[in-house]
Order: sequence, then C-alpha cells, then structure tokens
Amino acid sequence: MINTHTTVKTETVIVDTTFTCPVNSFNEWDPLEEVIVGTVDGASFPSWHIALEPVLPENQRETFRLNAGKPFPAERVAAARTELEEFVHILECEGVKVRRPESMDNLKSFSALGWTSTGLYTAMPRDVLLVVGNEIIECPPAWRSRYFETCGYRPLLKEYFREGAKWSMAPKPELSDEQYDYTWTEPEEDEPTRLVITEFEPTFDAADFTRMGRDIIAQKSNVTNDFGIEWLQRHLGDQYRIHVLEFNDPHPMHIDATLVPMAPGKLLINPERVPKVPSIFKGWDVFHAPTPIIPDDHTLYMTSKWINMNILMLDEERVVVERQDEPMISALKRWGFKPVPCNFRNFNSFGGSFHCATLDVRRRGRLESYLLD
Ligand code: ABU
Repeated sequence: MINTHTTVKTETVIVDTTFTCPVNSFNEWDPLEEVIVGTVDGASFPSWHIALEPVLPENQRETFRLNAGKPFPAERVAAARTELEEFVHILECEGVKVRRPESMDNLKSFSALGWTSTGLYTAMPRDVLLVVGNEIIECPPAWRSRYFETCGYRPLLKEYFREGAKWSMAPKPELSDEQYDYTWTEPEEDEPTRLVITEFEPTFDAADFTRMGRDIIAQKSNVTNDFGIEWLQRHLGDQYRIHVLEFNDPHPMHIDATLVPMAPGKLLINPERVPKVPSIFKGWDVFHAPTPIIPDDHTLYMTSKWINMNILMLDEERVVVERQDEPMISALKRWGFKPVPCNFRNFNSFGGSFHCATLDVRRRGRLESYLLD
C-alpha cells in the first residue's frame, strides 16, 4: 500500500511467512504441517498444593494427596505411551511432521523463593506453550509443579528460534502464597464459580485460549487470571483481539473441552457449559458435542469426560477423534467432517486428548479475520 497523502511515502509489505518460518499457526484448522506431540515418559503425581484442589475430579483428590511425588502407575503410563505411538504414526501417515519433547525427571524436587515442588509431565504441550503466528510463547504457569515444564521443549524452541521463529517468555511468576486463595472451598450449587488463583501476578495456560486468526477466545480459570490475559493482549498488540468469555463451568481450567472452533464458521460446543452461544459467533454453524461415553470405571486423573471434545483438526475437514467414541465419530460425519480415529482413552486418563497432547507449530495459512463485525 503506498500512502500518497503525505510527502513521506510509506510502504506496507505483506510477507507470507507460510513458506519462510518454521513456526506459523494462526488458527485451529489450517492444514497442519508440523506438530509437537507430548510424552508420558516420566509422568508423576506432583507435590500436593491448593491449586490442584478445584480442578481435579473429586474422586482423585485423595489419590493425588497420597501419591504426591511418586510416579503414575507404570502400566497406565505404558498404555498411554502405546496410544501416543499410534497417534504419531497416524499423523505421519496423514503427512504431518511430528516432533517430540524430552522427558524430564519429575521426581526431582526444585525450589523457587519460599516453596518447593516436584514436577508433573511433558505430556501436554498445549498447556505450557502458545503459538500465535510466527511466535512461540512460554506461558507463566499457576501450578508450581509446572514451573520448569517448558525445559523439556527447549531443544525444539532453540531450533525454531535459530530458523527464524520469535521465541518469548511471559514474566516468570514467583508463585508465592499471595497468588492463591488458601481458603478455597467448593462453592454451593447456587453460588458463583470460585477461583483458586488471585490477581497477584500474571499467570496463564495456553489451553485457556483458542485461536481464530485475529480473534482469540479466552476464559478466566483456576490457572489463568485477568492479569495474565491483559499481559498477553498487550504483548500481541493491536493485530489481535482477545475476547474473554464466561462459561457454565464450576471448575474451569482450559477451554478446549468447552468451545472448539473447527473451521471458519464452524463451532463445536459443550452443551452443558455453553447454554447460550456467545454473540460473537453470529452466523456460525454450531454443533453440540455428543454426551461422552467414557465408562465410569475408567480412571480420569485430571479431567472430566468432556475430554471427548478435545479433538485435533488436521485441516478444515480431517479431524482426529478417539476410536471408541462412536457417537462423536457419527456426529462428525453427519456434520461433513472426515474423522481420523485413534485409540487414546488410556492417554485421556492423564488429563487431555488430541488437542492437549499437541502443539501445532506449522499450519499452512496466514492471519485472517473470521468473525462478522
Ligand atoms: N484441557 C482439558 C480440559 C478438560 C475439561 O475441561 O474437562
């Protein structure tokens, strides 16, 4: 664009970074070219802390207290590892380059000012790293056990940086006691949602954000506060608009089992948590996720059964979905998508599914707007 109205001529050159930068991802649906898939190797119950209380299923809180600092059962880790290998194989067959983090010794305790913790895992890159365009941001976690989790991804981050990506880190939080409400208790049914973190300093998990080009949807949660969302908005600048939405979720942590944009104009919602479609999705087709069919006796350490919504779009049509989730597979076909089934129920036990287990590093596409003004 040449500005001819002033004596100084300015020129804006739109550079399409799709072919020049190793990191390039603006939304959840452009054709996927490169992805990081997490690992369950070294996964351990973290040190107990108040921040875990509101987000663990009630029947798991005691298990976490009793096993703090011990590895997750070896047979569960092995079953999840086998499913991750199947997932990697499927992605590669679909033409996607797969990268893996290093596993970490999560039994080793570490300290910061005034506290000590052991680690959790490097299974869910979606929680700790946020890709926006050509940039990867290391998120400031609210969980002490996740303080050093991004170290497992550092070899990859260094490589991407050397090849031209922007690599940033949000302000390292202190995670002192001021960041938590130690009086947190379960709210009564008619009471509003109560969050365990305060506004002492910015914290956020990437999984509380979902990207739709210039518009990014966010939720406040038990790990993401207003301070963190504001930090991200200012960091990203005016090219992006973060919309903070509130859902009917008494224990919010991560948006990707609540509201999942699948393609331009196509939105998957959790019918329990999203009773009314937010007005910014005016004109979009809205699909209600089928009720999950995960049996009651299947251990879910850190998630609700709505993890069945945690799908991964390979492009605007192909979508990776849990192989046993027949209602979801049928619904996806009905809605015009092409399901790519993969066993993942044992991985689900660790708190995530295909979206959580991945970080889409490269999608073939550019920054665009998808909302009607
Ligand atoms: N990122 C996992 C979210 C799980 C849930 O909201 O139930």
